[in-house]
Amino acid sequence: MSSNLKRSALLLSLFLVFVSCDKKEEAAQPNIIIVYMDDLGYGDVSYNGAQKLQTPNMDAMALAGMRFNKGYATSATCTPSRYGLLTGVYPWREKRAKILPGTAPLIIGTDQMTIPKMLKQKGYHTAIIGKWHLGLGAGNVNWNELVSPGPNQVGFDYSYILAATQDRVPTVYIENGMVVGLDPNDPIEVDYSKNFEGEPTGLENPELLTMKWHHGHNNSIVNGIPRIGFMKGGAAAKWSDIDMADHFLKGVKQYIRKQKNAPFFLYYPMQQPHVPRTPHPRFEGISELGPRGDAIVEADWCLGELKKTLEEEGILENTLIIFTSDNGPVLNDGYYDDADIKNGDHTPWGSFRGGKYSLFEAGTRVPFFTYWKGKIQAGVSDAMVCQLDLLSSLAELVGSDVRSEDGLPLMNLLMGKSKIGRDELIIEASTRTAFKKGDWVMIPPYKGPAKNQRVNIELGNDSGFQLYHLAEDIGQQKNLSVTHPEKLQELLTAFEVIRGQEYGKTERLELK
Ligand code: NG6
Ligand code: CA
Repeated sequence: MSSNLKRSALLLSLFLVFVSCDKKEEAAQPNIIIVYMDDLGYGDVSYNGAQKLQTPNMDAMALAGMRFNKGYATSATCTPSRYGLLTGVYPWREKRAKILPGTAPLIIGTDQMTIPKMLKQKGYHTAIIGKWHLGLGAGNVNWNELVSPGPNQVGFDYSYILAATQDRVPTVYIENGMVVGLDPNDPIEVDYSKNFEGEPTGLENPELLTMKWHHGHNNSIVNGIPRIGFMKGGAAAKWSDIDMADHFLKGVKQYIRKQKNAPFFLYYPMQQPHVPRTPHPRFEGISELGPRGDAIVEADWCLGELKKTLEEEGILENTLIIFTSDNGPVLNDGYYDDADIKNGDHTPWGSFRGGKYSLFEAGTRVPFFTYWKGKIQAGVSDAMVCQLDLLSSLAELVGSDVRSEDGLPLMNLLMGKSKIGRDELIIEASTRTAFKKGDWVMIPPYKGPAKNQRVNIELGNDSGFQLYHLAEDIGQQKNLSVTHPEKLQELLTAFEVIRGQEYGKTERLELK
């Protein structure tokens, strides 16, 4: 080999070493944990101004990480938000993405891209421990056999879930498709249309109830709590409501300890403070806001325990945590649990109008922060970001080319390295949609009541267009649609480019 050739070979190999180091540097493989709250409002955390309610663990992580003032769920209810979060696809594109009964089939296609699937492709071990609510099986599920397809078929290596909601049957945990602790001699049957003969219900047997129903929630009784839907059998497998948070947390801790040596993705959707609010007795009375506040304090404690576990295992510095909530807050969501009576001057909705189920701001603007010790500097951002963006953003982080249909790759924003977020976003509430662009929000006309009286929340329905300038009117009190026709037209045109023109025809009120 001539000396020239030798030199070239040396340079080439140096270049290759350089390139491969560079690649390694680019494609980080931290552990990733998404902590997803259920019905936690923007104003329910003390770092966003709550005073009566203290959330020290959420505060500590939010203040040490990147806080997003304009962090959004895609939807003002659970199932569609979870769909948007995991797939990066707007939930209104999937007609079945609405609050699902416990018997609904899986609504994420097994061929669809999801956050865990993308991360699996990059070598991650993936798990969900907590609330699912995206349907299970393909219709007519037999709960006594393997329940499939479910989380394990859309990207999760391990799943330990509650199927739908805490107020819906079946009230059992399901691990990798199998009901936990099921006695084969006491098979489970579930039906949402009719009761099983001889089984007590909330409606007919008020004497058996330890928690009273306010609206809905008067079917099968489990642990003295009347639920939505009818269930028979499975006595040994039924969960204990007051232990639910501890139970999921125990699973989370075990999972982290087991997986700590290789990159993992953990989706930890807690059930608090969704109804029925059943904080463990050791949290009772702490918040002075009744069980809803106590359940939030309990969730805050769980988050603290999660962080402590990562610290103990020496992996806190190698773990990105994303914390947010599936939709805005509601006080009375169907049980007499004093949430409204004891609320006092606490504002779960912050300064925003509306709440859960609402197209107004409080329906979808939720607590949202990222935390990564040593990697994310403390900061606060006014850029708009949506849970829809997490799939593409995490793909960016781990060096994957995957991009979701509707999400944006905003990893630099999430890391606090950029101030640029999204300019436009379609938000959704019970299949009605509205459009945000910059500081403006436009709500098309929708039939239906202005307010849901039972939950005491304004839904955003009006016979005419609504247009609000949030920069000057955070509480959405001044409808500018008549005085700003050009702005209205601008938003409507941009909205229809994404949404099409079908939005006016799908309005309906999902609440029963
Ligand atoms: C509603 C329930 C409500 C809650 C909600 C789902 C009634 C009257 N109301 O239909 O209590 O379960 O569904 O909440 O049944 S979510 O956060 O999972 O979307
Ligand atoms: Ca929810």
